[in-house]
This record gives sequence, structure tokens and C-alpha cells, in this order.
Amino acid sequence: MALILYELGGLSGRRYSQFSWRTRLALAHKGLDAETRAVAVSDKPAIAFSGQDKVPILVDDGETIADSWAIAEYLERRYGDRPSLFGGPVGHGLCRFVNSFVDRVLIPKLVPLLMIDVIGIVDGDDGRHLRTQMERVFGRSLEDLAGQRETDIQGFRKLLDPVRASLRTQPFLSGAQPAYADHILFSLFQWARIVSAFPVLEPSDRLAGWREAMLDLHGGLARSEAPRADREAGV
Ligand SMILES: N[C@@H](CCC(=O)N[C@@H](CS)C(=O)NCC(=O)O)C(=O)O
Repeated sequence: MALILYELGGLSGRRYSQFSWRTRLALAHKGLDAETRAVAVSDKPAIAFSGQDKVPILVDDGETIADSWAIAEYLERRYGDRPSLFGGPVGHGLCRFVNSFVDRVLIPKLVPLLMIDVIGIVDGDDGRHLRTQMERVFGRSLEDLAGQRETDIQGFRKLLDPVRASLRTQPFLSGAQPAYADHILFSLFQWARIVSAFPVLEPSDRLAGWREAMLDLHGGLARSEAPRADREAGV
């Protein structure tokens, strides 16, 4: 078995791609090891072999799968004898909703607030690529998007109320144990933690406790990627 995961690499080897973190955690959940290869976000020739222009890309014994959701479905199918990512067909269906909710509701609310910070952890070519892309999508400069973030973050936090309500009676979004729905949501917090020192959650937030538990999974796999706050403090 030879698994290779292509993901984004920033300055000093930072692995900051949120979608790739979904795959990293899915692989760990399945107990699978993969060789990881970092690519620059502006280096499209490096991933042209996959027939599209985004990471994560998983190569499994010569088979190439792009898109974190497609990869999760592939892993569940191919490695069906290992711990389940979805917990069966019903969980699979519900997890698709979580994927869409995070991609379409949460990401567009948080990413614009922190994207200015990403520019500081990538090289010049990648910084220009990301700035152009984001400013085209949102029609405003990165500086403008981040200008009111101390107040704008409240809107993001409010969107998480249904998650807080779930975590009142169960430790993970998926229930008693974490599974792919948790990986999906956590990937956004992991991205935020790596790219920015801005406090996305209040320390007293129930979600902050869940985030700590997610950081601890699989021997602290996610925690092993240093947070921006620690790097800035020289820790
Ligand atoms: N729907 C895709 C989204 C993948 C995606 O947007 N990946 C980002 C990195 S986190 C990327 O490769 N962006 C390329 C670019 O911005 O040019 C998935 O779930 O994998």
C-alpha cells in the first residue's frame, strides 16, 4: 500500500490547507499512513497530473483522487474494514450536509477575516495568487475585509450555535466518538490556528474544549502543526 497526499506548503513547511487537514485526519482515523508532498498554491504544474487545480489529492497505488469529500468517500469504500468515517449510510448522508454547511456557510464567513494573515506565511508568488483570488471573489481588498474583524467575528461565532447545542449532550459532533463530520468542522479551526493569531473562539466557548479534544486525537496529530500565535511568540 503506497499512499501519497498532496497538500499546500507555506513558509517553513507550514501545512495550512484546511481541506487537506480533513484528509489527514480521515487517513489517521482509518489508521493509514501516507507520504505527504507539499505544493505551492500558485504552482499548478505540480498538480496538473490530477486533471484539476486544487489540493488535497490522494494517490493510492496509482489511483488519483482529488477533492476532500471524494477522498473521504473513496477511503470509506476502499478501506471499509477499518473504523468508519461516516458510521453507515445515514451518517454518510448527514455528513454531506455538514460538508456543505462548512464549505458554503462557515468558510465564507471566516476566511475573509483571516486571509490577510495568510499572506504572512506564504512566499510572494503564493501571496499574490491568494490575494488576487480572494479580492476577486469578495470584491474588496484583504485589508478592508479584515478591517472590522473584532466585531465581524461575532457573526461567525453566532453561526456555531447549533454545534454548541449538540456539544451540550455529546462530546463530538458525530456523537460519543469523533468521525468525519468532526474532521470537516475542525479543519476550519485548524486552518485558522495555523494561519493567524486572531482569537476565533472565546476561551470559555464550549467549542474551544471540543477543539482541544480534536487537537489531541491520534497522538496530537493536529497539535503537532504549530499555531501561528506560538510561532509569533517564539515558542
Ligand atoms: N472542494 C475542494 C476544495 C479544495 C480547495 O479549495 N483547496 C484549496 C486549498 S485549501 C486549493 O487547493 N486552492 C487552490 C487555489 O486556490 O488555487 C475539497 O473539498 O477538496
